[in-house]
Amino acid sequence: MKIGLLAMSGLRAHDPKLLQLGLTLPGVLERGRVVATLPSLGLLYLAAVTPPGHELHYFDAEADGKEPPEVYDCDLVAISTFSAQVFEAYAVAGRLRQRGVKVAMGGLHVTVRPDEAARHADHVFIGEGEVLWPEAVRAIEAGCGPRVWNAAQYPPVDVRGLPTPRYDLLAGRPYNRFPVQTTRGCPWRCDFCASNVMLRQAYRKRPIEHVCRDIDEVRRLRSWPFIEFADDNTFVDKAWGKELCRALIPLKLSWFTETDISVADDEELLTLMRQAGCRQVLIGLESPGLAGLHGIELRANFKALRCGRYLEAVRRIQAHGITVNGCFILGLDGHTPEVFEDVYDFALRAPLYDVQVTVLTPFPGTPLYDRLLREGRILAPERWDLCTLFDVNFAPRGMTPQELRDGIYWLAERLYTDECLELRRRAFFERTGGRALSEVSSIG
Ligand code: B12
Repeated sequence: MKIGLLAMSGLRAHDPKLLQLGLTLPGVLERGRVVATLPSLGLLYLAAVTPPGHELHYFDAEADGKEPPEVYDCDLVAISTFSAQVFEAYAVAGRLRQRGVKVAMGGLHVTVRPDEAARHADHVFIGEGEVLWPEAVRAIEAGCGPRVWNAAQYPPVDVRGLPTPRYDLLAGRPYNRFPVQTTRGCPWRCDFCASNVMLRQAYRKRPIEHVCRDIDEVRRLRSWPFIEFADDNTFVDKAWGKELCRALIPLKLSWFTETDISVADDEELLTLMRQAGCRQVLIGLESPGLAGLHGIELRANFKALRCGRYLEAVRRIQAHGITVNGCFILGLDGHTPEVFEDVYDFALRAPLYDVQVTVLTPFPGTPLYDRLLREGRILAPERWDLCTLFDVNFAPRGMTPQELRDGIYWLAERLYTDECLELRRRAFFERTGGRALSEVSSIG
């Protein structure tokens, strides 16, 4: 078969004022440009486990949700879904099926709303795809197989046996960053986190030599790639993290990752991370103070327990020449309109090299979504297109939806101006004597 892998790429947001700000403010623009150009690692993994004998093509549907015409030449198209673009993905699926192309859908959204997806696709996949896809391709080729495939009915994915993603399918495309995974999962259970829905298994670390093998493969495309570790929380295991960094040092890379604030506890780890080419860590701080943090991490109240040391932790990480992209979620239950100024103060006091402000987003499948729905606080249930992290679709407890919107505008207008960027970044360079770093931001 000719199999197409279709990523719905680019960023999404609807709020007109934020979009307008995004078009004019340099910080927002810069961040959007950098992150919008990441290929879908999930699809590259599917390609790697596709049984031999099929022709594979990787496609991007850009921010306008339009599929490239070449997808219509395929026999089967695999679409990866996030909630924000799932209606676009359903529309693409409808057009493909009308032209006789079979459609398979998987990914985070479909995993939590399989029945909804089954109305739009020939085959729907729940959970991690690597265990399902080889058998599914054979079944689809033979014209049979169930409509809904569920990874829970298969042995769990053993990350020690993951193949190298098919980066070669990206040859000739203008990507400037490449995703590589070192770990899957996160030990924490934040009630808002949409990644958790995929995690029915423990936190899993890949063999370090496999990570290096994958990077070597990326290097066949770009000699000096910028690597984005597409992990949920890379440095949970500090001893393993140090081993990883030691293996990366000779590769002379630049990379970015997402991890939790506990990296700041280990000076040796931070030194090794910098030596290994870490340019930025993205950390979910979520709130500048205790208000809002209490109870959001359901397992150990991790974030509330850590927040008293946030400022010091950010400074310690940045003192190692690693920039911090501090992420704040606005509209948490403990937040009142004062939170906007508190975030602004924190960002300048730290000062944070990068700062990401998003609104609390009830993603389907999360404990947050279920709780807000029960409490009648979701403004437009099932408007998945509003799951962008920028559009307000719930009634906050300590302010009105409009106050939340206005607060985000207020913050965006201050945090992302040339002057504020310059102020925050100059402080970083002065403290570290660091050289200019480029391409260090990310959303996601
Ligand atoms: C990299 C990334 C991106 C990249 C995506 C690149 C691309 N072209 O697809 C970029 C920067 C573009 C991006 C954008 C956005 N992102 Co983002 N992003 C991530 C991130 C950090 C890693 C994803 C990843 O690579 N995972 C690793 C791979 C291996 O896993 P996977 O993709 O889930 O794939 C596996 C399974 O899902 C399954 N599978 C997936 N697709 C399919 C298809 C088939 C047919 C089958 C069988 C199986 C299958 O098999 C795969 C292998 O096991 C995650 C956080 C996270 N840790 O997941 C957030 C995350 C996915 N992003 C998120 C969001 C909200 C966004 C944005 C809406 C932000 C915005 N306002 O624009 C946009 C929307 C993008 C879009 N176009 O819809 C949310 C999504 C939640 C949700 N339910 O939708 C996440 C979970 C972050 C979060 N915690 O809030 N993002």
